[in-house]
Amino acid sequence: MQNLDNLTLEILTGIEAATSLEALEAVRIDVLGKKGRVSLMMRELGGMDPEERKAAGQALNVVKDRIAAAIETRQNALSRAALDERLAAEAIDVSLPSRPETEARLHPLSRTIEEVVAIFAEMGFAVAEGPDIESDHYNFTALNIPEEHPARQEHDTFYLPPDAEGKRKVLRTHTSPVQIRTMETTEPPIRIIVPGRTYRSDHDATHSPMFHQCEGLVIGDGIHMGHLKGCLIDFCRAFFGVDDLPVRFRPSYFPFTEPSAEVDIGCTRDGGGLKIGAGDDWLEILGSGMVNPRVLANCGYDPEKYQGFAFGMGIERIAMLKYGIPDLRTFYDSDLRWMRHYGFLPFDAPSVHAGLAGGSV
Ligand code: 2NL
Repeated sequence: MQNLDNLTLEILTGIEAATSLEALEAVRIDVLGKKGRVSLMMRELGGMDPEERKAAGQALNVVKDRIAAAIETRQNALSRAALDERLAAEAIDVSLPSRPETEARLHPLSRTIEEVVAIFAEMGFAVAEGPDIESDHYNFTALNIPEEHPARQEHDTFYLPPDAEGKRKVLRTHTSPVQIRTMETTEPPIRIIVPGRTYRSDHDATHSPMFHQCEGLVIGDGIHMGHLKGCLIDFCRAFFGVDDLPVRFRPSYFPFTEPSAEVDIGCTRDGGGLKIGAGDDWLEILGSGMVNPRVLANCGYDPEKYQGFAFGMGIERIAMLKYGIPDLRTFYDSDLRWMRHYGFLPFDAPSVHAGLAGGSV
C-alpha cells in the first residue's frame, strides 16, 4: 500500500505541476486512460484471490476517485486562468467611439451652407428663405435694377411664360428677393442670412445654370461700414479657420448697395497650388455694401432712420476653395465615388470645426 501512496502522491504532484489544459490532459491519459497507470493496476486485480482483490480494489477506487477529483479541480483552475488571460488580452475600450456604419454622405454644398449658417448664427443672424420663382419686382425692381438696366442682361435671367396680364415670372438670379420680402414685413432690427438656389442662363466650366448663394442683411439704427467690415472679417477668418487671415475691402459697384465693396482674402499661388491665409496675393470671396437708400425706401423704410449692410457669396465658389474641389460641374453629377471622397459623414456638427475665434458670443 506504501507503493500506492507513493504513486498517488507522485500523480497528484504531476497534476498540480500541469500549467496548461493540454499538459493536464496528458497527465490524465497517462494515469486514467485506457493504458494508463491506474487503469493497468485495475486490470491486475483480476489475477488476485478474492480477499486480496477486495481490499486492493477498494484502495485503488479511492485513489482513482481522488485523482479524478484533483484533475477536475486543476482543470477548473486552469480554465479560469486561461479565460482571465484572454479577457485581459482582448480588453475592450468601451470609451472608443463606434465605427460609423453608414454609407451616406453629406454633400459638400450642404455642409458648406451648414458651416456658413453656424458662423452667422453665432453672430445672432437668423435664416430666412423664400420662393425660387419670383416676380420681376422682387428680383429686380425693388433692388434698384429698373427695366432696361444693363444689370438685367448681366443676370442672364430664365423667364417663365407670361401670365394673362403679360407678366413674366423669373427664376431668381440671387437670393436678394428674400431680403426684400423680409424688410417689407419686418420692422428693424433685422439680422438674416439667406442661403438658397439661384439660377442664371449660363453654362460652362465655371458656371452652372443652377447654383447656390448665401446673402446676408443687417438693418438697424446707425449701422455703418465698420459693422460691415467687422462682421465680414470675422466670417472669413472663421470660415477658412485662419485667425489672422488678411482681409481686404476693394471698391466695387452694385445697383442695390452704395457704397459697394468686394471682399478679398490673402493667399499665395506659389508652388502651383493655392494656399489661403498667407502670401501677397488676393482672392475674391464676397460682394458687399451699404444698402442703397433707394432700396430701403422701396421697402417702406425711412433711410434717415434706418441703415444697413448686405453681402452675397457663391456657395460653390467658397466650397471649392475650402475643400479643394477643382471642377464646378462635379457638384451636380451625383457620383457616389465623388461623394465618398468629398462628402462628409453625418453627425459631425460643423460648429465643431468652424466657429468664431474665441468661441463665446
Ligand atoms: C455677390 C454680391 C451682394 C447684396 C448682394 C443685397 C440685398 C439687398 C439689398 C442690398 Cl435686399 N444688397 N445683396 C449686396 C451686395 C453684394 O452679392 O458677389 N454675390 C455672389
